[in-house]
Parts: sequence; structure tokens; C-alpha cells
Amino acid sequence: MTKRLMTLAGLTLLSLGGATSQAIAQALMGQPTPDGLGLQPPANALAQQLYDFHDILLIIITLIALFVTGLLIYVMVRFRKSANPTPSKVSHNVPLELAWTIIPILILFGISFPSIRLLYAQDQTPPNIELTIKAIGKQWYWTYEYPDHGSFEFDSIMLTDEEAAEAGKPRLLGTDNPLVIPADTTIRLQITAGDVLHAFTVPAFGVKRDAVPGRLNEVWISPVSQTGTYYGQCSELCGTAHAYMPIEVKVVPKAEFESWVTQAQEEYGEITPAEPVKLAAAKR
Ligand SMILES: [Cu+2]
Repeated sequence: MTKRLMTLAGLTLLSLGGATSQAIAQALMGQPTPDGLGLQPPANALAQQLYDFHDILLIIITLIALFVTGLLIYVMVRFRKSANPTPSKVSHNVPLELAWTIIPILILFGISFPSIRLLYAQDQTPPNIELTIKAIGKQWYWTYEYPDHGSFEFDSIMLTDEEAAEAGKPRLLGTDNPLVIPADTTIRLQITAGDVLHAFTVPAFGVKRDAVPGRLNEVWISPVSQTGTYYGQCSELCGTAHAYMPIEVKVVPKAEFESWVTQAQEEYGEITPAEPVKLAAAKR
């Protein structure tokens, strides 16, 4: 998307956007990197749309900043005291005032369409949900529940620096029990909190939603095809250890997910059968 627009614009200033994309392409999938610039590489279609929209905004904002800077420099040089000793007394210019009001309105109007469409796409859970997972934010860790698989649940707690180094996981992001999801699957994520406000955020999935005590929020994960580990963090100030309740998501092939579920049910215990899910579906 960026490249195509760059060709269209044909402006050297847009190499800025190119440099950003290159840096991102070199960045590690699913986690922040030192000297990283821009957004994390997108892992699914939804995140790709956010990423593309960000690139368009970057071009628009760069053009506007350069235009305003150029205008300021021109005015400072052209109308400086020595070059323009007798200043103009003109105080109104209706066509110019109309232009600088209408053009920004048109730009904002143009941006609003893809922006609202994207907001809606993020917000509306599609009907083809294959799996539901519940994430509960707590001070200061996450609990994950699998209502489709017997409602087993487990806590996901950040590893200490030593444990993370030993496990080969990134510092402050690695957890003891990651959230496990199958690849190529549309997932509904129900989000709530057990104590105070938290927010579930995984940048590579284009997912960010508040976790509110007593309220069940919903967001969806568009299918992720690349297996691997993706990281996120709580994004709502929730207390002293706000920075220490990371989200680690392991994306595994579907078959591997099934065997993990069997193992997890044994380990964390099957609390209730999947009946409540069916009842909720029947009510609708
Ligand atoms: Cu939190």
C-alpha cells in the first residue's frame, strides 16, 4: 500500500515512509524491538488494515508538516523587515480564508471514512466465530478461560528476569502459561476484569479492548496464519505492577491446539461442560 502511494505521489520526502516499513520488516514478529519505529508487523488481516491506514496517515501528516514548514520559511524570508520594509495593511482575504477552512475539512472528511470503517471492523465480531476465549485482567496477571472446552482456566503470570532468560523469552513479556490459540481461526475474545480496569492489547493482532470489572467486553481476533509467539501488555493504568502483567499468545497449528486442550483440561481441570455456551446460542 505504502509503495503504491509513494509511486503515485512521486515525492522524495516519502522515502521516510519507506524507511519505516523497512525497519518494521526487519523487526521481530509479535514483539517490540530496540530502535523499532512505527507499528509492529501485522499478523492478521485486521492488523494489516490498521497498518495500511497508519501508512496513509503518515503520508498525509508528513505532507501537511512539510507544507506548513515551507510556508513559514517562505514568509520569514520573503517578508522579513529588510526585504519588505513597508508591510501590507491587508487584514482579510475571503478566498484564502475559505480555502484554509474548506481544504482541512475535506482532508478530515476523507480520513474519517476509512477510519470509521476500520473502527467498525474491529468492533463488530463476525458471525463465523470458531472459538471463544475469555480473558480476565487481575492485579497483576491475566486469567484465561476456555468456555468451549469445558471452561478450564489458568493464570498467566510474568516470568522474573532470570526465568525469562532461562526460558529464552523476552524480558517483561514472557509468562509462565501463555494464552494458546489455534492458527487460521476466527476467535471471539471476551474480556473482563476481576478488580480494577485493565486493557487487553496485542498489537500484532490489532486487538485492544478495556477490561472492566462487572462488564463483559468483546473483541475478535482475525485468523493468524503464522504460528509463533506474540506479545502484548495491559494498556490501562491498573496499579503498581501495571507494567508487569504481559500477555503472551502462542499461536499453534489446529492439531497441536487440540492436543494442548486435552493436556490443559487434565492439568487445570474441567470445571463445567460446554452446556452454557449452547444455551446462550439457543436463546438468540
Ligand atoms: Cu492491568
